[in-house]
Amino acid sequence: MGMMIDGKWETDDGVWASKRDGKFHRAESQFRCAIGDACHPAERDRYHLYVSLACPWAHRTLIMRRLKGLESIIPVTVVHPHMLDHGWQFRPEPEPLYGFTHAYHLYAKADHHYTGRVSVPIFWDEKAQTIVCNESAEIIRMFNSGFDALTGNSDDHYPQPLRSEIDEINGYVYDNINNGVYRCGFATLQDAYEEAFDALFAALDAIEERLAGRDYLVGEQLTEADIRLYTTLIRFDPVYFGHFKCNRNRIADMPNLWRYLKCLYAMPAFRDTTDFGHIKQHYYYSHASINPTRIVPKGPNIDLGGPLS
Ligand SMILES: N[C@@H](CCC(=O)N[C@@H](CS)C(=O)NCC(=O)O)C(=O)O
Repeated sequence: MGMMIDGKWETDDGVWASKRDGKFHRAESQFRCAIGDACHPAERDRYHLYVSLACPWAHRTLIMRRLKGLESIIPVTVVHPHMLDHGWQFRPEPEPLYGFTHAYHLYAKADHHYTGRVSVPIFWDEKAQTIVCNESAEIIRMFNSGFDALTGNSDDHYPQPLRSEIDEINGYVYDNINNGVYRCGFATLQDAYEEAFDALFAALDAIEERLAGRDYLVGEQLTEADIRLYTTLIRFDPVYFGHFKCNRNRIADMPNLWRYLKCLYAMPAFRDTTDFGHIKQHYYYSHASINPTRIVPKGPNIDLGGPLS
């Protein structure tokens, strides 16, 4: 994972993020505008989304884009799964707007003085030639309602009456599960790893209990809370269990979570945006500090009730 520091590239966020206390610290996203702001009106033929199919944060945006029928309004470019010394790359083809070969070129175009992390997703405004936003939690809210007038799709995955409950569960799931798996995987001290591991599995136990007899995390409908949990759960057994040492048990061993995961995977917006090839290639090949041989495991065989892509 790349970051420009003093003109030098630092890679693999675990290595440098963990120097201080052995714990993984995630940096804040720095482009935080929104659709509907004076400078970024909802329009056709104007916006572009850059994602990695491996990345759980970018995956949120792909699911919401699909659920909201935004495919024809917001084209997508996918980075190569291997994130190496110069960060995310557009390979074998450069990206279509400027012919750039690396994601850092987009950040540099948006801000010549940018020194932060070069992360995906990147929601790009072609007209303003800048990044609207690089924070997935905010991009999915824009997709949820920002383009409704153009698509006619008013499905609401962040409905007003459920917002406080969604926000609450999002915070808990983010700290302990979405980011929790990274805190396990990138810990560099035993205590930091064990603390993250215990918090992760306590949270999975709590969600397992919460899902008893229900199909969704909040209310009786699909909300962004489900999208945000899904992208971690679907990566858990093939990657986080082994690569990030989140190995008390698999999701397949937790009946309610497993049923829930399979139900979500059965929906095209989830299944068709899930690419196990990119997911496994990215994590095992890119994190040299965790897997220096870069061997990508062949297994495990996972039966989610549908074809694995
Ligand atoms: N808070 C951001 C996090 C995005 C993020 O960390 N993406 C990872 C890929 S999974 C990335 O691009 N990392 C590169 C880096 O941080 O150098 C979001 O949710 O959009």
